[in-house]
Amino acid sequence: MLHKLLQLSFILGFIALYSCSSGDQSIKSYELQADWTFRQADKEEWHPATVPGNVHIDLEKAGIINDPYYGTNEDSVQWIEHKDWIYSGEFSIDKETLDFDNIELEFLGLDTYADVTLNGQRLFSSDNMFVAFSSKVKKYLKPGKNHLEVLFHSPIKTAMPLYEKSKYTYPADNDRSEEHLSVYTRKAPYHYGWDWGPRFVTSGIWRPIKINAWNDARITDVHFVQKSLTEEKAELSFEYEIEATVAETATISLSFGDAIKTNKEVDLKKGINKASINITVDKPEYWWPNGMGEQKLYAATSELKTNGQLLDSKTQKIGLRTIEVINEPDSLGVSFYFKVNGIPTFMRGVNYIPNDCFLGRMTDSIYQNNFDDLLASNMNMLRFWGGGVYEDDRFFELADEKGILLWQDFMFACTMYPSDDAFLDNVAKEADYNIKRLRNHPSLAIWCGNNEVKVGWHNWGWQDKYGYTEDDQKELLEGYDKLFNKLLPNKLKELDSKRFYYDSSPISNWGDVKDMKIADNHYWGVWWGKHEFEKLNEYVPRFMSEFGFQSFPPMETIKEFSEEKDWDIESDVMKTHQKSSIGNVTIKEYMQRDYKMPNNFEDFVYLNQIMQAEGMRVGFEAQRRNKPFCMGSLYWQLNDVWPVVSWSGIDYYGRWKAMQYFIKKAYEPVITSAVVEDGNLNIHLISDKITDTKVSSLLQIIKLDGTVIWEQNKKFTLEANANDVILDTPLSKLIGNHSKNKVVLVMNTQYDSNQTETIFLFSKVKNLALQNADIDIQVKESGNSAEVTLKSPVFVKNIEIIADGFNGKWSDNYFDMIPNKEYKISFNSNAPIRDLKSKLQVKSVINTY
Ligand code: BMA
Repeated sequence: MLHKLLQLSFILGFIALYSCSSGDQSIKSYELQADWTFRQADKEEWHPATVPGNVHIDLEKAGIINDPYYGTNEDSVQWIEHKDWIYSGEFSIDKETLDFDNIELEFLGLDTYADVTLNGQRLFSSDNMFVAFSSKVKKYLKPGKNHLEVLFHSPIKTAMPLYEKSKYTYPADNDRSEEHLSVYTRKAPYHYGWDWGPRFVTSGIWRPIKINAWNDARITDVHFVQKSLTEEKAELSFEYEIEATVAETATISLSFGDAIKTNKEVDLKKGINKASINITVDKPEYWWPNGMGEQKLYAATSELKTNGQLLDSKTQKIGLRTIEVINEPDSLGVSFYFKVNGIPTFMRGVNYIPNDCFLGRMTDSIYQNNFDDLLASNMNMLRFWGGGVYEDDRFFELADEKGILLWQDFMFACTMYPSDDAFLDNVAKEADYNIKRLRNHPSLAIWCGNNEVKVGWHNWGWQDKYGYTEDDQKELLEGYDKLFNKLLPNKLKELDSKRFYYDSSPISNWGDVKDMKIADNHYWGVWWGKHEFEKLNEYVPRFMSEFGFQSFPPMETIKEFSEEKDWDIESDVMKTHQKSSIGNVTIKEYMQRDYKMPNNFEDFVYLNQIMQAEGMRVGFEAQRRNKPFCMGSLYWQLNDVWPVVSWSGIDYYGRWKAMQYFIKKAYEPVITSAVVEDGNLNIHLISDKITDTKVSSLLQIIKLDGTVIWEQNKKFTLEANANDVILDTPLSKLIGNHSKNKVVLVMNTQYDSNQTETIFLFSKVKNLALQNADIDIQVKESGNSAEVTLKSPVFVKNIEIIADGFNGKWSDNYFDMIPNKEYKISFNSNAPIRDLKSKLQVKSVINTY
């Protein structure tokens, strides 16, 4: 008995002691706030610093450099990449946190080669911008002030010995230095320069630092696996990774949506533990991409408890859907399309590059703006191109909420890469970290190994340009194989086996129209190949994962980085902000083909934007007219990293170029699109909707004064996912002996509550018999918005309306106006609008003559 009592008291004592040591708090996790300063490692003077941030931003704030985006300043800040930088942070830590048994500092992003010390104790060295590094620091922390120091080694100096040891130079043509060091460092490739980006090889603590404090055990990962999904039920599994510092019995409780709550007991041992919970959801609600249905997200909360005490809790938003990529030989060639919840889905989307050269300044509102733009442009897919970064968690959350499917390249682009063990180990860590971080998002649709490495190797002449011997070539190809055909797919097999992976986008090259039958393509015949825009009607691939054309940004943006004296496409400033090797020459060449050359810079900028918009529209519509042969249209590129001439639709400051307004229309769920083929006018009605739609279309051919010379009214039900030819008639029959430069086709289509107007020309713009227009403009102001009504007695080509000095957005712009029709557009600002009419600047093509 005594023995039993002793045993009991020992157990009670143990429990008391134990619960005392474990405390009564669950995990605490928060962003570290510190007072940061920085200095150049070989100088004494400290300056205030911002974390998250980058050394370029801090140098600018300290007045040591001028705004790197202004004028030709890029040149004068190149010294920064050769220096080492020290960041020093002072912080206090509260008693509550210090009382935890385990305290970790987690660095979500260090760019790139950093040595980190805390109170003089070395924690770790980092060598990959794309992974988080963490360190257990309880033993080094103290009450009162603590001191964190991060020494960044120059990425150039660090990689140089690797370059010097290498037998050859890697073909990273976008890396704007002779040595092409970017390939050795796991850092955003575009930092080294790109054909739309400056070279700022920056350093810094680019993502937040977190403090994680916990007792006994914590959940380090929850992997959500959708085992099966039907309308009746979803079978799901939650796979846990739990880190324990004490061996004990714990309970994991999972609640899923409102209806499911379940528990599981687990015997934790010290170290990493695995456990899983399976659940079945009856009559699950599906998650759909934008335009196909709701984005149903179930909240899944996992709690870890011991003795009824909560140790850790994680909530995730789970979307249930199936996504298949159908990439297989078929009667037409090799398919490449996405089936979402069983429905073949045409992807209307875009390629995305990071929002800035200095990613430390990303904010939630910048990401929100990205998504506002994507939704306003009727998109359902975004491709993270491989020369940037793996985006922030917030970006993925927004994609889940808004229904934007994501195409994730691994961060490799346009060059071969090293494949030694150290490099591959580093990439393996990067893959582990990012696959685990991103795999639970319903929006994540596809993984791709790299951008254009394979197509580059086979078509861009690297072998000759870099003088690779046969042995070099063999070695480089074996390296490719190790990285993209083994390491990455094996990691995915282990960590995210259900998602589609392929090694390199595109699968086929653009040189030969026959190759368009083979899977995805980056068609660069327009731009790089100088093909006419009309070739976009011919070069239609099974999936267009890139195509594009450059334009200057709007004048308001040009004014942000230049003075009036620089407004010449040959000026140093403009050339600094044009990074394509064939940039301005190509823009001019295309302009000469389709437009009368303007004689001032502002008109050049305007016409360049119109040209980009009209030219790309040919492609958007051709790709949609060829559904289901072609099942996706992702143009190059959504955004910019700085103010620059580029292929983007939206510039660095978020301003829409003319093209973005055209995209919005070309990506509507239902469009009317015309083309003249072999003398026949073909008009298609295309629907990406998953339900049938009542449509009424008024087709008219009018003279430029508005006289109707032919018309047809069509009313019918357009089936779901249809592509119907509603007219196929010799053009000569319709226009008789009217000359092609004096008439236009106007297609007014009504579906649901939408009304669209699409205008199609039968001649080049430069041949169109445009007349000067006396445009009537009425403005109604109300608070922060205004309604502008425009009317012209004659046909107007591409009206541009600028609200000089106002910050706001137009509902439409750069559209054509048919005679005597009222066009109502709205302008929304974040401040009250007064006296807008006197500030309106209006221009159309005729004004550039
Ligand atoms: C594509 C991209 C980028 C590049 C663009 C324009 O192929 O993948 O590498 O910026 O072309 O040249």
